[in-house]
Amino acid sequence: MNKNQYLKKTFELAAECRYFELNVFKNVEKKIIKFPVYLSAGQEFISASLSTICKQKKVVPELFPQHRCHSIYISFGGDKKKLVNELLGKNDGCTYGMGGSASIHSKEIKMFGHDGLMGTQGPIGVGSCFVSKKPTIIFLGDASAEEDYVLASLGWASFKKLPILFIVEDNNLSILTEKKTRRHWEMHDVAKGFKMKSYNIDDNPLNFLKISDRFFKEPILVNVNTNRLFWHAGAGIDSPKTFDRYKLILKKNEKSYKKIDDQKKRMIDILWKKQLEKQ
Ligand SMILES: Cc1ncc(C[n+]2csc(CCOP(=O)(O)OP(=O)(O)O)c2C)c(N)n1
Ligand SMILES: [Mg+2]
Repeated sequence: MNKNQYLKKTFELAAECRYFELNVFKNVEKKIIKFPVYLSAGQEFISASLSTICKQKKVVPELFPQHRCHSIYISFGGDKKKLVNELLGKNDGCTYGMGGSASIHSKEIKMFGHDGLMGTQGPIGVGSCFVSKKPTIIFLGDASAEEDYVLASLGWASFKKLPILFIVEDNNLSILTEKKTRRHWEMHDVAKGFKMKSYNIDDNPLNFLKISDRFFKEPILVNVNTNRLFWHAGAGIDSPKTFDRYKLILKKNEKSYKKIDDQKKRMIDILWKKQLEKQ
C-alpha cells in the first residue's frame, strides 16, 4: 500500500465512523436511543489510521478500548448492523444488547468491552498481553491515563517489552475539565520515564504512518491530540470547537474524496434506516 492508498483507505474508514455517529446523534435527539451514548465523532482518524496500518502490517491486534469506542469497533471491522442493534438495546447486538454504548465487546474482532471504571483497560490489557504476547492496542483517554493503576501497568509493559501500543486519545477533556487544571505533565514524558518509546502527535493520519515502523515490536505510547466534537455523553455540541480533522481533510482533498464522502454517507444512512425499520 503506498501513501495515497493508505490515506484513501483511512479516509473511507473515517467517513463510515463519522456518518455512523451522526446517525447516533440524530436517534438520541429523537429519543429512539434512550441510554447515555459516548460519541467518537472528531476522533475517528485515530482508529481509522491504526486499523489501516495494522492491515498493512497483517496484524490483527487485541483491542482494549474505553467508553468512546464506536469508531474503534467500526474501524477494526466490527459488524455495523450489530452495533446499531446494540445501541437499540436488542439482544442480537454485538454485545447482546447489554453493552450499551460504552462497553462494546466483540469476539469477532477481539475487542474487549470496557467495564466503566476509567483506566482499568490499562492493567487488564497489559495482563492479557503478558500472557498472550499477542499484538495489543490499549486506548486511554487523557484523563483515564492519569489513574495510578495505568501508570503502574505502563512500567510493567515496558519492563517486559510487551508488544503493546498505548494510544492516549488526548481530547484535552475529562468530561468538562481541561488538562491544564488537572496536571502539568504529559503522558509521552511519563512513558519516557519508564524507558518506553513515545510520541506526541496530532490526529493527522500521516503522523501515525511516520511512526509506525516499530509498532508491536516493542511497547510504545502515542499521545494523540484530537478533538471531541460533541458532548461528553449524549447529543449536544460543546463550544468552542478547536478543529474538525475530518472536515479539514475533506476540504483539502475535495476533488478526490468528495465522492467517497457522499457514498459513505448514503451507505451508512441506508444501513441505519433498514435496521430501524426492522424494529
Ligand atoms: C475510576 C473512575 N473515575 C471517574 C469516573 C467518572 N468518569 C467517567 S468518564 C470520565 C472522564 C474520562 O475522560 P477521558 O479518559 O479523557 O476520556 P474522554 O471522555 O475524554 O474520551 C470520568 C472522570 C469513572 N467512570 N471511573
Ligand atoms: Mg479526554
